[in-house]
Amino acid sequence: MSKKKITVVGAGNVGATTAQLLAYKKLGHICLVDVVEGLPQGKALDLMESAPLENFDSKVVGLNDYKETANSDIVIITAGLARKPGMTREDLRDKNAEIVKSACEQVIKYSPNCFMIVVTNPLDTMTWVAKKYTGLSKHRIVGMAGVLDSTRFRSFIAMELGVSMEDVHATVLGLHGEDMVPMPRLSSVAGIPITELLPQDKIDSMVERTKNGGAEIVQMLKTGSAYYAPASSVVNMVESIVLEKNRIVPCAAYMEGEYGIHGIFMGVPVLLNWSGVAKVVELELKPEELKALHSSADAVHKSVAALKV
Ligand code: TXD
Repeated sequence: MSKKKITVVGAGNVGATTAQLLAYKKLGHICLVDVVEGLPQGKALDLMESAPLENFDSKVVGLNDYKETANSDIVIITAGLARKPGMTREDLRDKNAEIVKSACEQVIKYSPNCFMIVVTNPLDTMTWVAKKYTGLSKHRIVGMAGVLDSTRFRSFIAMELGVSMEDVHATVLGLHGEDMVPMPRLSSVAGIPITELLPQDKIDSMVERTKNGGAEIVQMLKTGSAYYAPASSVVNMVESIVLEKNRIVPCAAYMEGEYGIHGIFMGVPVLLNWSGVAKVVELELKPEELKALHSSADAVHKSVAALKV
């Protein structure tokens, strides 16, 4: 098993499920941190008690402060409020910015060399807040959204065509919200573009469903938002880093001119490995795709400009 140390901040639905998958996949020792006393300790102990059956030797500890998280290799930020029906991700901005700021100030004191994955919404803005309050370089911090948005798109394509999920690839760029940019042209089944397999109206409706994928689940759950696919998405990224896979995955990376975007985090294909964000991959986009990406970027710029922290 990997001896990496992984801290998950926030022991709620996404954080606890992430910790569970990290342990089951033997990706490292885990610190689970939350402000609620007893919550991370209880979940960590419960997870440890599953170890004899799930056959893992990772240590999982629950904490209310950060001292024991010292020298974490990877830190995952899931702390914050989740959406309820009728709310947009942007409605969470001010409260979650305070939470992410305070968590990051603590994290970085003890793990100045960590690689950070931000999950809290509104994702692209919270990753910007986390960069500001950790001072991490653009290679050491990334936001998780594109993997989730594209796994949603992949699952819709596989269900529609009745083919194995394994054979379906999909790309989604842009921000994590209604202005995201699913890319049917770059989505395929066993290498065949979906534009050759499905009529345009079917593709359009799957694109819309992907954009509203989070809201669809919030509407059903009523008390919170999705967490199984989000946690799997985070762990997929951790695997790419810990196992040094050099995968190219869509994530929110800090832009310094790529695609003509500056100074914000934006969902783009990223080469992810042990060095972190090794590279932003610049695709040749069609004019209408670039326009959609830029309007996504405008929305993130507005959100960042409205921050109070
Ligand atoms: O694609 C994506 N990036 C996302 C993002 C997919 C799913 C969920 N997404 C967002 O993650 C969601 O909108 C929320 O902003 C976060 C966490 O969602 P989750 O569903 O896990 O929310 P919960 O179950 O309410 O858990 C949040 C926990 C809860 O236990 C709080 O006590 C804790 O965060 N919390 C804190 N922990 C540490 N430190 C501080 N300051 C803190 N404040 C709250």
